[in-house]
Amino acid sequence: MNSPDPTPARLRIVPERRDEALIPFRFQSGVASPLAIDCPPLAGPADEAWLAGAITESAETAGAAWAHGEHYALVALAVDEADGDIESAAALAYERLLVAVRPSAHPYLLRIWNYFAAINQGEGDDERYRRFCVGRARAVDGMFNDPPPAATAIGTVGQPGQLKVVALCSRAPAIALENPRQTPAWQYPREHGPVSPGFSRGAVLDADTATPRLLASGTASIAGHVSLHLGDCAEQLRESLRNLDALMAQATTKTCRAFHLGHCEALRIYLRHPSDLDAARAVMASTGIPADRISYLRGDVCRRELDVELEGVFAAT
Ligand code: 3EB
Repeated sequence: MNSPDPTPARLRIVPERRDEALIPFRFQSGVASPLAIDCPPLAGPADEAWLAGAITESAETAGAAWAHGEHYALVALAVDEADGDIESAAALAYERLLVAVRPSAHPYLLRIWNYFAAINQGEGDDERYRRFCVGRARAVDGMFNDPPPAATAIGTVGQPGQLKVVALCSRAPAIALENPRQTPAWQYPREHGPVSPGFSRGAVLDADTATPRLLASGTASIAGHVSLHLGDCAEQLRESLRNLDALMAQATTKTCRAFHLGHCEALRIYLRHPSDLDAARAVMASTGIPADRISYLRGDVCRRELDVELEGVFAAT
């Protein structure tokens, strides 16, 4: 017989709209809120509520949202691109983010999502994703890279115009993870851009509680630093799942808690081509991840040669 859980998780994610959420994500394009992700849902839930207990303060405008709870805080920003200058927009967004976060009661950045349109536009070092990385690197402080947050950077639908940055912040640091199958992003060789992207492969939160959570960064079909299975979305997704498995094994080693795909609270699968939806669903059917926790979203991977990326949250067992 199970007794009721005496200590509810500090962080819990449900595939629903919840007014009391710290981060009420909604997958919907064309909405000004920085929490409306401009990646139209292809299948699965269009809402993803991050619950973190009572919210003590919150506010939302068209250009920013923030909320504070006891252990966690949200800061979300939408920054206009002046003349399509994504590098300057990224620098401005990250400057604002650090100004808001560092002097606060929740100074640690654990998880960041970055969304902007036409992410693969431009050639070589002029590609908009690479310019975004340059702007981000220019604005961040030393604490940001020691270790960097788990992150996602995805291209949205529509025309260039706005960068949205959503950050989960905390009172205490998390355990940052790297993936032994993948080169740390901050050590990528020069061929991937003028500055290495600043993110960790994952983060374990609340490792000292009964209810740890593993937050996996945007994970793609990359081994070492090389993109694999070009032109084959299903095989790219299988490779991404192998990376996710390796990340969970790493989390298990580092925390002495077990993490499994089947204990997924929320998964986002970004597809460049909506026509890959059926193939993606067929691959996911054999993973043990509950289908009602998977949102399939239209989104562009920051590497132009890749067609799928996933990210998610997993509870320890
Ligand atoms: C990769 O592994 C894929 O620039 O913040 C994934 C997650 C990726 C985050 C970022 C980029 C970022 O290199 C790209």
